[in-house]
Amino acid sequence: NVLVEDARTGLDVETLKKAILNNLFYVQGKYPEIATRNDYYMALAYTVRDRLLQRWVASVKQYLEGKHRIVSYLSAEYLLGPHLGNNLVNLGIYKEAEQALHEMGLNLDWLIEKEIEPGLGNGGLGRLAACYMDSLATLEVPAIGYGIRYQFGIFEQDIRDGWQVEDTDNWLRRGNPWEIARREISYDIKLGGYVQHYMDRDGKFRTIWTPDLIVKGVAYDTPIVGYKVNTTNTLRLWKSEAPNSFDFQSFNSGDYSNAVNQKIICENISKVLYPNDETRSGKVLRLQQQYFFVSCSLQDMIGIHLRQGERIEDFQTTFAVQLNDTHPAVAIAEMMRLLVDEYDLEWVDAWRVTTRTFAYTNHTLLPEALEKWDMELFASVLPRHLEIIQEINRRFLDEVTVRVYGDQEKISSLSIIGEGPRRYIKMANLACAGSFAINGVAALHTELLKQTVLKDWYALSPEKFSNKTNGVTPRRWMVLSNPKLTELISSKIGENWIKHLDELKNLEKFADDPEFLQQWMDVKLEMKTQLAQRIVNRTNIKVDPESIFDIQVKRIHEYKRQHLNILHVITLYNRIKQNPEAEIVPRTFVFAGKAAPGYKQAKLIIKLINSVGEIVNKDPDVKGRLKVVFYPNYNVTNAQKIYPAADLSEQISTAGKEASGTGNMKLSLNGALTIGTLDGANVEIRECVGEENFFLFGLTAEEVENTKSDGYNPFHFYENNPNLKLALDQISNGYFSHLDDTIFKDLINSLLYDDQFMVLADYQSYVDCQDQVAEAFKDKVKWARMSILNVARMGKFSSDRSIREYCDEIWKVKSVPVTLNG
Ligand code: 26W
Repeated sequence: NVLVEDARTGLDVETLKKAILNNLFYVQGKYPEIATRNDYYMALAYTVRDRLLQRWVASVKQYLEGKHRIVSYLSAEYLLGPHLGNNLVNLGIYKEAEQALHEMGLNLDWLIEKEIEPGLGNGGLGRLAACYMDSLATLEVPAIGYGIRYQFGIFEQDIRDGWQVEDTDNWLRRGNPWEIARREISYDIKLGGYVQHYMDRDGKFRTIWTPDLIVKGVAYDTPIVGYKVNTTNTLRLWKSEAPNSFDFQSFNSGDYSNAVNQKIICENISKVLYPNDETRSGKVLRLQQQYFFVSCSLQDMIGIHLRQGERIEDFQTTFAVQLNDTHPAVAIAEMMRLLVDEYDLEWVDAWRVTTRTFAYTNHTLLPEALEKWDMELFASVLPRHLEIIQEINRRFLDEVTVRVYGDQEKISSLSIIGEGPRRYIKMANLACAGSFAINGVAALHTELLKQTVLKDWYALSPEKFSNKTNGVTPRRWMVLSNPKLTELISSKIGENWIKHLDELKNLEKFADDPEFLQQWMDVKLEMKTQLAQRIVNRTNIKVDPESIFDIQVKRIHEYKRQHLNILHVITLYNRIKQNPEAEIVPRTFVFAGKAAPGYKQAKLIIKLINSVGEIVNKDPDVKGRLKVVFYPNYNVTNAQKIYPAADLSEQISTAGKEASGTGNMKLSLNGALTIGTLDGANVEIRECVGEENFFLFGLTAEEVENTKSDGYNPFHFYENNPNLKLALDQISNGYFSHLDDTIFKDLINSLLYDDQFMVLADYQSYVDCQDQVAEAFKDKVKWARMSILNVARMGKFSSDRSIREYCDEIWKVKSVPVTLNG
């Protein structure tokens, strides 16, 4: 039995000090006089990891002892953010670690900032997976997250001459103390080749898939500890390697360089994250990645299930498998292959197991983001899976034909295989056909799914559909990132809100308390001052902490309309130029976000923001009243510093385009008021915080569709709105680009003659609404009151609430508290 003061498990300051020095010596091989900052970071990380391991082992043991249904979350992306601070928060030893280091003459923040974050995701979808892992553990639900251990995560962004420049994200360069390589847990994955069918001696049909490549997937496990509970779940990420035995043939025949090439091809599969957000790329390697991690994960789950002494036919009693978008949807075909080809189940029995196992979450309505695979390409990577999908489709369409009474249009819309000049596979249809539950990520999004992209699926099986509005974890997005506000809130209502976010409601009664209002404003100002310091360090732009911090941070995309925001900046600038004495409430516009490297228009928007900033920031007439900042390399680390400093949250997507948004929730939880359209979760945020605390503008989703079908003419808005015309003319004439009238041509043309995302249609409504924002900000106390009420009413948007709904309504899983007994 382990003693409480054990150097590997003790949680008090003295033990932590001892443990850090111990790890400094025995892990890093250093003593204090020669230790570097990274040595100390590693020593502390291993100290924290030891404490995690105790809980991790206890959790695994507990799960294997009883019969519990386990949640299996399949996601191609996990945007975890740095581990150290979060693990200290969840273990409940942040203060103790701070004190221990202080007594050693060290500073915790300084070590926390040393960590390179694992950026294994693009944006919202990957970050959601990370919040959900936190909530699953906090709610003590047995869960495994499966994904890919990319060697290179999302690229690092630098800004040069106003343009985005990408650099590789070598996040593993200093090692990773948060993972354990489990070399013994590995699976062989076949790719390519051909399929043969024959009848065996017993008259049974058999299938042999002869691949032209086999790769090995090795498990790398990261512990995910819940907040102040023992439950520590596993995030299992697969790394691709060459199989142990495989290079012998070429090697023995003397073809050494071919052997090395083959090894490189194998390692390539988990090499790099595709940096696309909401756009398909249809690349062989991406399909290989998807199949690789899905097959490793299913083989792993089947192994766990069978080792429990269970029958393969009962797989769904051990696992509920959630598909995070269609990226892992090939799992449905792979499950059928494993059951039919490897475990000898009859087709109908295999299909019963499969369709009781999977559930599918859709994250986008944008048609260009719906995954489709060219059938020939698909066959070249997964020949057996193509056959299986065709068989699934054949049986499915047989059923459907009767149900829709031969309606050809419905049949072809429901078909998993699309016809045209080239045939293709529709992954969303495969996901729907093979899942027992389908959900959207905000109320409006789910409604639109039912009415548009998944309309025929909804008509076919309405009982499968439900909404699960996204949420965010208050541990990372408040306790860790905004400790001052956390402390202020807890001083009034206790700490229960951290696990039961609804309790923020209790803040409402302090919204008129002058002392509390003052403290609230003090914290916000302090966070703004800190961000101002980071901004000047990173960009050399000096900003005024007293100004409105007007913040739009998210991936750069036309539908998110960063260019609408910049049109407002230009409009304010022109007011000043036309009347230097005009009353302008000082504002700092902060933009941050990455553009997909191949997305021209998005990259041009970044250049535009920087170009406008260059002119506005240094124009003496502006007298520092407007500042435009593009904060480079938006990631979880930077987000944690930005959210607490926000006054105004920009959620200005074209209505009907943002599935949910989650940055909207994080900003609002940190006391920012929202200016936004009725899109995604904005609708629900506004319902909760009250319309009087929300700055609403723009067309509704319905109006957007109607305007389009009536023949939308953006040029009309340009001609009839002098301020809009002036702003657009300035951009195209080169006012912001040293008289270069060519760079922004594509952007302007697309706005004037196409404007898919209704920027011009919403411009005036947006500017008017921003004028109300400025007016409201003049009364600092009133603003602070709105901010408090806003936070008090954000309880719904905890990922704990989302996960509880998934557990109760989709997965049917219960919590399994974990106890520590040595
Ligand atoms: C390369 C293809 C591709 C296509 C779509 C890659 C990644 C995607 C994701 C589905 C994009 C994404 O992150 N969607 C966001 O998901 C969030 C979590 O549900 C939502 O809050 C955002 O509104 C949605 O854009």
